[in-house]
Amino acid sequence: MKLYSLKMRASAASKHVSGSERIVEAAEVPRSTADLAERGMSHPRGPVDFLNVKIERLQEADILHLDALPVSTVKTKDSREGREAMGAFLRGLEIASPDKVLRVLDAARGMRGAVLLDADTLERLEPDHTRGVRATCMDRERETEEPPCKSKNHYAEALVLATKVAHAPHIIGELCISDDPDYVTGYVSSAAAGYRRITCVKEMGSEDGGRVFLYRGDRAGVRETIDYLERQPVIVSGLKPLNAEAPRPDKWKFLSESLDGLRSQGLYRTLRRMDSAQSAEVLCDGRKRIMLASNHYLDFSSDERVRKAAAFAAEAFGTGSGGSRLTTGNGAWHERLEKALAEFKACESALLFSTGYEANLGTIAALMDKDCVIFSDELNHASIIDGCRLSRARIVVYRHNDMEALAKTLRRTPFERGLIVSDAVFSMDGDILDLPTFVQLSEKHGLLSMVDEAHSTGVIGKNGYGIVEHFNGQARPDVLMGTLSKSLGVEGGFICGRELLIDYLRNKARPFIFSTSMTPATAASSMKALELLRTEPERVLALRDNVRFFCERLTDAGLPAHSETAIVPIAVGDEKRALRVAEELWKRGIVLSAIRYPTVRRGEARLRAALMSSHTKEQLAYAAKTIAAVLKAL
Ligand code: WAQ
Ligand code: MG
Repeated sequence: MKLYSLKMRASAASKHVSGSERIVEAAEVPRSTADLAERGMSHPRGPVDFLNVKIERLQEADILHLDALPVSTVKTKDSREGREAMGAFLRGLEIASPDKVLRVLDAARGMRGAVLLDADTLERLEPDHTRGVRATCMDRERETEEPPCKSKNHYAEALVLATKVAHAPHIIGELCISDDPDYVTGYVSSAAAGYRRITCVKEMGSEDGGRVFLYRGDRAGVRETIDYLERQPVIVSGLKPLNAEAPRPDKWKFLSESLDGLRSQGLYRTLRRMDSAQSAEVLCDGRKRIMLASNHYLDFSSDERVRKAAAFAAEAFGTGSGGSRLTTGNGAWHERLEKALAEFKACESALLFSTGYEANLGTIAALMDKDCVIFSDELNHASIIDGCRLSRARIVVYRHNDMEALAKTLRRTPFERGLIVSDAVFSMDGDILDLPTFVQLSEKHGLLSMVDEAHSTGVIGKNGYGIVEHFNGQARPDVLMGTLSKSLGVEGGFICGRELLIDYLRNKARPFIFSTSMTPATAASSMKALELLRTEPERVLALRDNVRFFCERLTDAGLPAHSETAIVPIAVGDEKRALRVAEELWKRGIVLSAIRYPTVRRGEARLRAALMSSHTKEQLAYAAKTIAAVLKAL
């Protein structure tokens, strides 16, 4: 193997600009020469007048092969701590006056080489005090395939130098501060202590920098030391990349830590399996239980005609839709359902989404952008919140269903374009939006208005048509969002509004564009449920009667309750107590959810009873009595 030493030096106006060196195989000489020249020419210290690359053949037998010093790191937060670390190192070398050595290091600023300092007498031993003594003719073991590196790797170059210097005759240690103003990590090194990086040894931006080689022994040895430093070819092997120094942290740890955190706050969630159709009574964990937590307020999911519609559509059209609506996934069922929904909500047009979450997310994100403002009720559903965030609009949260607060906020907030968005029936408390004022405010300020009818469709309004009917058609928001998964008993979401809006969303709402459309069975069964809602309004009336009855029983049992919707909230407060109560009710055959942060505010945990049109009065009376008893006991 033929090895060559390459040394580059660049200067401008006779002043040193940069220098670098390599030891490479013959075949690598041309490429390395070019690399070094490029490095010299592109130094941040500016244009170069003179550049020299010296190429010298080395004899393999002369080369000293050394293992890189072991590396450790001392973390220091400022230069004062850095100097303390250097002082500690010097005391370890049994140097009488560490402070004086550090002052020599400070004074080395501007030198090209190092101070060769007698560790005990503090006499400077280098022949040229201005230039200093330079360690040269060294490199790390290079892999032939290694890509060229045009910028300086401070760590690797310093470790090679320190390894060579630590093995020099009569040298007991070294101190180094980089002269690069933006490189504040320095080091101390010796054969015994290894290479000890010190993360901060000077202030950012400082031009300070220098090296001190510490000599201990007879003056007669100085010549030998300098010869070794300047001429002995050294190749250093076993350099470890910096990040391999510390063992890598467990990449999964943050998951278990996060879950442990949830557990300790009573916020950890698990799944509960239902073994029958979702109806007033369900089979789970081997026993029948009263279902007081389902969103299927009108119990359409178990209705035979709705199930048959799903079965028929699956038989006739297959199980999947094959693509997004904009590719191959648009079927007759989708178009028919959209038409029926638009008619049901008395709007020009409608658009289906695969879930209610996607309908909110996709619509808000498509309508708003970073130059807009969105006014959002503090208790809005997560899908609304996420849509607002995704839009990157400015979000102004107003007090729950407080139209005065909203009016004030609107007056105070300047905007060019924006949206007010709210649940129609709030999913956790079951209270109803003041739609007329809401719409009036949006009109007054030129904002788009959007209302989420997830929990109002099939529930409020004389015939269960939702919030517009509830307020006798006095007011109508610009964007009506609804779901097929609550009272309609299937799954999916939709948007109703003017054709212009729907046309826009078809082209812009990303969940609509990029999700496979709902299955034929989903669309057909939703269609059937919608038809039944309209032809059998007695379900809506039965639900309303059940809510009234249940609230009366609760009130009788000492828990004053009232609701105009299918949702009856029962306040508990503490998260863990809410969980214990729900757990106890479960044991007594009642399925009911404990609603906790982040769904509601911290410390405002509650039980949320959701009623169905098909609950019997016996079931509801038992449930009310049991809930009151358990709350009293726990
Ligand atoms: N021989 C002797 N002294 C030298 C040499 C050399 N070959 N090269 C530079 N010096 C002296 C000179 O006085 C400089 O001003 C001073 O050392 C600092 O040189 O693990 O970049 O090249 O991340 O600026 C430490 C890396 C980097 C710590 C040190 O030194 C780490 C550095 P610089
Ligand atoms: Mg430098």
